[in-house]
Amino acid sequence: MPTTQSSESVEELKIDATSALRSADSRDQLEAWRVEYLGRKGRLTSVLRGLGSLDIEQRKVVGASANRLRAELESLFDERLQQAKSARVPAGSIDVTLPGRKPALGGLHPSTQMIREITQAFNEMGFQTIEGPEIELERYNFDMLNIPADHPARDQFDTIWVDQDSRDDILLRTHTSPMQARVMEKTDPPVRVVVPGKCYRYEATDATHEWQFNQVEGLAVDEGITFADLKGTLYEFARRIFGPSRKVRFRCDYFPFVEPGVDMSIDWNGRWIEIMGAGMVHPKVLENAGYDSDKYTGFAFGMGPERISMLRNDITDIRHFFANDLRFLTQF
Ligand code: FA5
Repeated sequence: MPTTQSSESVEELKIDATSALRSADSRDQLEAWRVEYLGRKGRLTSVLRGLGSLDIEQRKVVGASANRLRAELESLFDERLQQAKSARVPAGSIDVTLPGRKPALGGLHPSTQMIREITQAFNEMGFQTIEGPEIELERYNFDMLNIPADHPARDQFDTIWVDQDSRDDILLRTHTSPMQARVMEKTDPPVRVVVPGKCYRYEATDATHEWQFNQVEGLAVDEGITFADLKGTLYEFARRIFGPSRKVRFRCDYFPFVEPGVDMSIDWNGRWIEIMGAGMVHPKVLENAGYDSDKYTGFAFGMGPERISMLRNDITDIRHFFANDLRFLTQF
Protein backbone atom coordinates (compact mmCIF):
# COMPACT_ATOMS: atom_id res chain seq x y z
CA MET A 1 0.00 0.00 0.00
CA PRO A 2 1.29 3.45 -0.89
CA THR A 3 0.75 4.81 2.66
CA THR A 4 2.87 2.23 4.40
CA GLN A 5 5.46 2.48 1.65
CA SER A 6 5.82 6.24 2.08
CA SER A 7 6.22 6.06 5.83
CA GLU A 8 8.84 3.25 5.50
CA SER A 9 10.59 5.35 2.90
CA VAL A 10 11.15 8.14 5.42
CA GLU A 11 12.92 5.70 7.75
CA GLU A 12 14.96 4.16 4.93
CA LEU A 13 15.79 7.57 3.61
CA LYS A 14 17.05 8.62 7.00
CA ILE A 15 19.42 5.62 7.21
CA ASP A 16 20.68 6.13 3.65
CA ALA A 17 21.10 9.86 3.99
CA THR A 18 22.97 9.86 7.30
CA SER A 19 25.38 7.12 6.27
CA ALA A 20 26.06 8.85 2.92
CA LEU A 21 26.66 12.13 4.76
CA ARG A 22 29.18 10.51 7.08
CA SER A 23 31.29 9.37 4.15
CA ALA A 24 31.15 12.71 2.29
CA ASP A 25 34.34 14.63 3.13
CA SER A 26 35.04 17.20 0.47
CA ARG A 27 32.86 20.18 -0.32
CA ASP A 28 32.06 18.67 -3.75
CA GLN A 29 30.87 15.42 -2.18
CA LEU A 30 28.79 17.37 0.32
CA GLU A 31 27.17 19.40 -2.45
CA ALA A 32 26.36 16.20 -4.38
CA TRP A 33 24.80 14.79 -1.20
CA ARG A 34 22.73 17.93 -0.70
CA VAL A 35 21.37 17.74 -4.26
CA GLU A 36 20.56 14.03 -3.92
CA TYR A 37 18.72 14.25 -0.61
CA LEU A 38 17.60 17.84 -0.02
CA GLY A 39 17.58 19.28 -3.56
CA ARG A 40 14.43 20.33 -5.44
CA LYS A 41 14.39 17.00 -7.22
CA GLY A 42 15.95 15.20 -4.32
CA ARG A 43 14.73 12.08 -2.56
CA LEU A 44 13.22 13.81 0.44
CA THR A 45 11.37 16.29 -1.77
CA SER A 46 9.83 13.42 -3.74
CA VAL A 47 8.59 11.82 -0.53
CA LEU A 48 6.92 15.12 0.38
CA ARG A 49 5.47 15.40 -3.12
CA GLY A 50 4.00 11.92 -2.78
CA LEU A 51 1.99 12.92 0.27
CA GLY A 52 -0.92 13.97 -1.92
CA SER A 53 -1.68 10.36 -2.76
CA LEU A 54 -2.13 9.40 0.89
CA ASP A 55 -5.29 9.57 2.94
CA ILE A 56 -5.57 12.43 5.37
CA GLU A 57 -4.50 10.56 8.50
CA GLN A 58 -1.46 8.96 6.82
CA ARG A 59 -0.57 12.26 5.22
CA LYS A 60 -0.36 13.89 8.65
CA VAL A 61 1.92 11.16 10.05
CA VAL A 62 4.25 10.81 7.08
CA GLY A 63 4.30 14.59 6.46
CA ALA A 64 5.34 15.29 10.04
CA SER A 65 8.14 12.70 10.04
CA ALA A 66 9.40 13.86 6.61
CA ASN A 67 9.57 17.47 7.84
CA ARG A 68 11.39 16.40 11.00
CA LEU A 69 13.86 14.51 8.85
CA ARG A 70 14.42 17.55 6.63
CA ALA A 71 15.27 19.72 9.66
CA GLU A 72 17.55 17.03 11.03
CA LEU A 73 19.39 16.50 7.73
CA GLU A 74 19.80 20.23 7.14
CA SER A 75 21.42 20.67 10.50
CA LEU A 76 23.72 17.64 10.04
CA PHE A 77 24.66 18.98 6.63
CA ASP A 78 25.58 22.43 8.04
CA GLU A 79 27.72 20.78 10.66
CA ARG A 80 29.65 18.67 8.12
CA LEU A 81 30.07 21.68 5.84
CA GLN A 82 31.66 23.68 8.69
CA GLN A 83 34.02 20.79 9.42
CA ALA A 84 35.02 20.55 5.76
CA LYS A 85 35.64 24.32 5.61
CA SER A 86 37.81 24.42 8.71
CA ALA A 87 39.86 21.44 7.54
CA ARG A 88 40.59 23.14 4.27
CA VAL A 89 44.26 24.10 3.74
CA PRO A 90 44.80 27.01 1.32
CA ALA A 91 46.28 25.77 -1.94
CA GLY A 92 50.06 26.13 -2.07
CA SER A 93 50.49 26.69 1.67
CA ILE A 94 52.16 23.31 2.15
CA ASP A 95 55.16 22.16 0.20
CA VAL A 96 54.72 18.41 0.34
CA THR A 97 58.16 17.85 -1.18
CA LEU A 98 59.99 19.37 1.86
CA PRO A 99 61.93 16.76 3.87
CA GLY A 100 60.65 16.08 7.41
CA ARG A 101 62.31 17.86 10.32
CA LYS A 102 62.81 16.50 13.82
CA PRO A 103 60.93 18.56 16.41
CA ALA A 104 63.25 20.07 19.05
CA LEU A 105 62.90 18.08 22.25
CA GLY A 106 63.07 19.79 25.62
CA GLY A 107 65.18 18.46 28.48
CA LEU A 108 65.77 18.91 32.18
CA HIS A 109 67.75 21.97 33.26
CA PRO A 110 71.30 21.07 34.41
CA SER A 111 70.49 22.32 37.92
CA THR A 112 67.42 20.07 38.04
CA GLN A 113 69.47 17.11 36.81
CA MET A 114 72.06 17.68 39.56
CA ILE A 115 69.41 18.21 42.24
CA ARG A 116 67.71 14.96 41.27
CA GLU A 117 70.98 13.06 41.40
CA ILE A 118 71.79 14.47 44.84
CA THR A 119 68.33 13.90 46.32
CA GLN A 120 68.23 10.38 44.90
CA ALA A 121 71.54 9.56 46.61
CA PHE A 122 70.01 10.65 49.93
CA ASN A 123 66.65 8.99 49.21
CA GLU A 124 68.51 5.71 48.88
CA MET A 125 70.00 6.35 52.33
CA GLY A 126 66.52 6.78 53.83
CA PHE A 127 65.99 10.55 53.47
CA GLN A 128 62.67 11.89 52.20
CA THR A 129 62.56 14.81 49.72
CA ILE A 130 60.37 17.78 50.65
CA GLU A 131 60.12 21.39 49.47
CA GLY A 132 59.42 24.70 51.17
CA PRO A 133 58.58 28.35 50.47
CA GLU A 134 61.03 30.64 48.67
CA ILE A 135 59.38 33.67 50.25
CA GLU A 136 60.09 33.21 53.91
CA LEU A 137 59.57 34.85 57.28
CA GLU A 138 62.53 36.37 59.09
CA ARG A 139 61.57 34.12 62.02
CA TYR A 140 62.37 30.91 60.11
CA ASN A 141 65.26 32.22 57.99
CA PHE A 142 67.05 33.67 61.05
CA ASP A 143 65.48 33.70 64.55
CA MET A 144 64.53 30.02 64.83
CA LEU A 145 68.04 29.17 63.55
CA ASN A 146 69.68 30.92 66.46
CA ILE A 147 70.45 34.07 64.47
CA PRO A 148 68.66 36.85 66.37
CA ALA A 149 68.41 40.42 64.99
CA ASP A 150 71.78 42.23 65.35
CA HIS A 151 73.64 38.89 65.26
CA PRO A 152 76.76 39.47 63.12
CA ALA A 153 76.00 36.24 61.20
CA ARG A 154 73.16 38.06 59.47
CA ASP A 155 75.81 39.94 57.50
CA GLN A 156 76.91 36.61 56.05
CA PHE A 157 73.54 36.37 54.33
CA ASP A 158 73.00 39.47 52.22
CA THR A 159 69.26 39.48 52.33
CA ILE A 160 66.70 40.56 49.73
CA TRP A 161 63.74 41.84 51.75
CA VAL A 162 60.26 41.77 50.27
CA ASP A 163 59.23 45.35 50.69
CA GLN A 164 55.65 45.33 51.88
CA ASP A 165 54.39 48.37 53.73
CA SER A 166 52.62 46.45 56.44
CA ARG A 167 55.19 43.64 56.92
CA ASP A 168 58.92 44.20 57.18
CA ASP A 169 59.70 40.62 58.23
CA ILE A 170 59.26 38.94 54.84
CA LEU A 171 62.29 38.04 52.73
CA LEU A 172 63.50 35.82 49.90
CA ARG A 173 65.11 32.93 51.74
CA THR A 174 68.90 33.22 51.77
CA HIS A 175 69.34 29.48 52.33
CA THR A 176 67.21 26.32 52.60
CA SER A 177 67.94 26.00 56.35
CA PRO A 178 64.61 27.62 57.40
CA MET A 179 63.07 24.28 56.39
CA GLN A 180 64.93 22.68 59.32
CA ALA A 181 62.78 24.73 61.69
CA ARG A 182 59.59 24.25 59.67
CA VAL A 183 59.98 20.47 59.50
CA MET A 184 60.79 20.07 63.18
CA GLU A 185 57.89 22.32 64.17
CA LYS A 186 55.49 20.06 62.24
CA THR A 187 57.01 16.59 62.78
CA ASP A 188 58.02 14.49 65.75
CA PRO A 189 61.42 12.79 65.55
CA PRO A 190 62.87 10.74 63.94
CA VAL A 191 63.37 13.10 60.99
CA ARG A 192 65.37 12.43 57.82
CA VAL A 193 64.75 14.91 55.01
CA VAL A 194 66.47 16.58 52.08
CA VAL A 195 65.13 19.91 50.84
CA PRO A 196 66.11 21.19 47.39
CA GLY A 197 65.15 24.69 46.27
CA LYS A 198 66.04 28.19 45.17
CA CYS A 199 67.75 30.73 47.42
CA TYR A 200 68.44 34.41 46.89
CA ARG A 201 71.18 36.72 48.12
CA TYR A 202 71.83 40.36 47.50
CA GLU A 203 75.35 39.83 46.21
CA ALA A 204 77.41 40.90 43.25
CA THR A 205 77.75 38.01 40.83
CA ASP A 206 81.04 36.49 39.74
CA ALA A 207 82.18 33.14 38.32
CA THR A 208 81.22 31.26 41.50
CA HIS A 209 78.45 33.46 42.96
CA GLU A 210 74.97 34.07 41.64
CA TRP A 211 72.29 36.18 43.34
CA GLN A 212 69.87 33.30 42.69
CA PHE A 213 71.05 29.71 43.11
CA ASN A 214 69.88 26.36 44.44
CA GLN A 215 70.72 24.59 47.65
CA VAL A 216 69.98 21.12 48.94
CA GLU A 217 69.47 21.07 52.69
CA GLY A 218 69.66 17.89 54.75
CA LEU A 219 68.43 17.17 58.27
CA ALA A 220 68.51 14.03 60.41
CA VAL A 221 67.29 14.07 64.02
CA ASP A 222 66.83 11.07 66.29
CA GLU A 223 68.01 9.64 69.59
CA GLY A 224 71.72 8.93 69.62
CA ILE A 225 72.81 10.57 66.35
CA THR A 226 76.52 11.50 66.51
CA PHE A 227 79.11 13.32 64.46
CA ALA A 228 80.17 9.90 63.12
CA ASP A 229 76.74 9.58 61.49
CA LEU A 230 77.21 12.97 59.84
CA LYS A 231 80.61 11.97 58.48
CA GLY A 232 79.49 8.52 57.37
CA THR A 233 76.45 9.90 55.52
CA LEU A 234 78.41 12.65 53.78
CA TYR A 235 81.28 10.31 52.83
CA GLU A 236 78.75 7.99 51.25
CA PHE A 237 77.15 10.94 49.43
CA ALA A 238 80.57 12.02 48.05
CA ARG A 239 81.31 8.46 46.98
CA ARG A 240 78.05 8.28 45.02
CA ILE A 241 78.38 11.68 43.36
CA PHE A 242 82.14 11.93 42.79
CA GLY A 243 83.25 8.29 42.69
CA PRO A 244 84.97 6.05 45.26
CA SER A 245 88.50 7.46 44.96
CA ARG A 246 87.64 11.13 45.57
CA LYS A 247 89.29 12.55 48.71
CA VAL A 248 87.09 14.41 51.19
CA ARG A 249 88.08 16.89 53.89
CA PHE A 250 86.16 18.31 56.87
CA ARG A 251 87.30 21.56 58.48
CA CYS A 252 85.86 23.55 61.37
CA ASP A 253 83.48 26.26 60.27
CA TYR A 254 80.95 28.45 62.01
CA PHE A 255 77.20 28.56 61.48
CA PRO A 256 75.06 29.73 64.43
CA PHE A 257 72.58 26.86 63.93
CA VAL A 258 75.11 24.02 64.34
CA GLU A 259 77.64 23.08 67.01
CA PRO A 260 80.20 21.90 66.07
CA GLY A 261 80.08 23.27 62.52
CA VAL A 262 82.18 22.13 59.56
CA ASP A 263 82.64 22.70 55.90
CA MET A 264 83.22 19.79 53.59
CA SER A 265 85.61 20.05 50.65
CA ILE A 266 86.62 17.59 47.99
CA ASP A 267 89.96 17.24 46.28
CA TRP A 268 89.66 18.53 42.73
CA ASN A 269 92.83 18.22 40.67
CA GLY A 270 94.98 18.85 43.73
CA ARG A 271 92.84 21.74 45.08
CA TRP A 272 90.38 21.55 47.98
CA ILE A 273 87.02 22.83 46.80
CA GLU A 274 84.34 23.55 49.40
CA ILE A 275 80.99 22.04 48.50
CA MET A 276 78.87 22.42 51.62
CA GLY A 277 78.41 23.58 55.19
CA ALA A 278 77.32 21.07 57.84
CA GLY A 279 77.29 20.31 61.55
CA MET A 280 75.43 18.92 64.55
CA VAL A 281 72.10 20.72 65.01
CA HIS A 282 72.50 23.33 67.77
CA PRO A 283 70.51 22.41 70.92
CA LYS A 284 68.84 25.83 70.80
CA VAL A 285 67.49 25.12 67.30
CA LEU A 286 66.05 21.81 68.53
CA GLU A 287 64.46 23.56 71.53
CA ASN A 288 63.10 26.46 69.41
CA ALA A 289 61.18 23.85 67.42
CA GLY A 290 59.90 22.14 70.58
CA TYR A 291 62.29 19.14 70.64
CA ASP A 292 63.87 17.89 73.88
CA SER A 293 67.58 18.57 73.28
CA ASP A 294 68.58 16.20 76.12
CA LYS A 295 66.92 13.34 74.32
CA TYR A 296 67.49 14.14 70.65
CA THR A 297 70.52 15.04 68.58
CA GLY A 298 70.93 15.48 64.86
CA PHE A 299 73.02 16.72 61.97
CA ALA A 300 72.31 19.13 59.14
CA PHE A 301 74.03 20.17 55.94
CA GLY A 302 73.49 22.57 53.05
CA MET A 303 75.14 22.37 49.63
CA GLY A 304 75.03 24.18 46.27
CA PRO A 305 74.11 21.86 43.37
CA GLU A 306 75.32 24.38 40.76
CA ARG A 307 78.81 24.38 42.34
CA ILE A 308 78.80 20.56 42.34
CA SER A 309 77.66 20.44 38.70
CA MET A 310 80.44 22.93 37.83
CA LEU A 311 83.04 20.57 39.25
CA ARG A 312 81.62 17.49 37.61
CA ASN A 313 81.18 19.11 34.20
CA ASP A 314 84.15 21.50 34.07
CA ILE A 315 81.92 24.58 33.98
CA THR A 316 83.96 27.67 34.68
CA ASP A 317 81.20 30.23 35.33
CA ILE A 318 78.06 29.71 37.43
CA ARG A 319 76.25 32.46 35.51
CA HIS A 320 75.78 30.10 32.54
CA PHE A 321 73.15 28.22 34.56
CA PHE A 322 70.69 31.09 34.52
CA ALA A 323 71.60 32.86 31.26
CA ASN A 324 69.13 30.74 29.26
CA ASP A 325 71.57 30.16 26.41
CA LEU A 326 70.56 26.99 24.56
CA ARG A 327 74.17 26.40 23.43
CA PHE A 328 74.96 25.79 27.11
CA LEU A 329 71.75 24.09 28.17
CA THR A 330 71.67 21.53 25.35
CA GLN A 331 75.09 20.16 26.31
CA PHE A 332 73.56 18.28 29.25
C1 FA5 B 1 74.60 28.06 54.21
O1 FA5 B 1 73.81 28.60 53.44
C2 FA5 B 1 74.12 27.19 55.33
N1 FA5 B 1 72.70 27.28 55.45
C3 FA5 B 1 74.57 25.74 55.07
C4 FA5 B 1 74.40 24.85 56.27
C5 FA5 B 1 73.25 24.08 56.38
C6 FA5 B 1 75.38 24.78 57.24
C7 FA5 B 1 73.09 23.26 57.50
C8 FA5 B 1 75.21 23.98 58.35
C9 FA5 B 1 74.08 23.21 58.46
P1 FA5 B 1 76.71 28.80 52.85
O2 FA5 B 1 76.40 30.23 52.80
O3 FA5 B 1 78.13 28.40 52.98
O4 FA5 B 1 75.92 28.07 54.04
O5 FA5 B 1 76.11 28.10 51.57
C10 FA5 B 1 76.11 26.70 51.39
C11 FA5 B 1 76.42 26.33 49.94
O6 FA5 B 1 75.52 27.03 49.07
C12 FA5 B 1 77.81 26.77 49.50
O7 FA5 B 1 78.77 25.80 49.82
C13 FA5 B 1 77.62 26.91 48.00
O8 FA5 B 1 77.71 25.64 47.39
C14 FA5 B 1 76.19 27.40 47.88
N2 FA5 B 1 76.17 28.87 47.74
C15 FA5 B 1 76.20 29.81 48.69
N3 FA5 B 1 76.17 31.04 48.17
C16 FA5 B 1 76.12 30.89 46.82
C17 FA5 B 1 76.04 31.81 45.70
N4 FA5 B 1 76.01 33.13 45.87
N5 FA5 B 1 76.00 31.29 44.46
C18 FA5 B 1 76.01 29.94 44.29
N6 FA5 B 1 76.06 29.04 45.28
C19 FA5 B 1 76.11 29.51 46.54
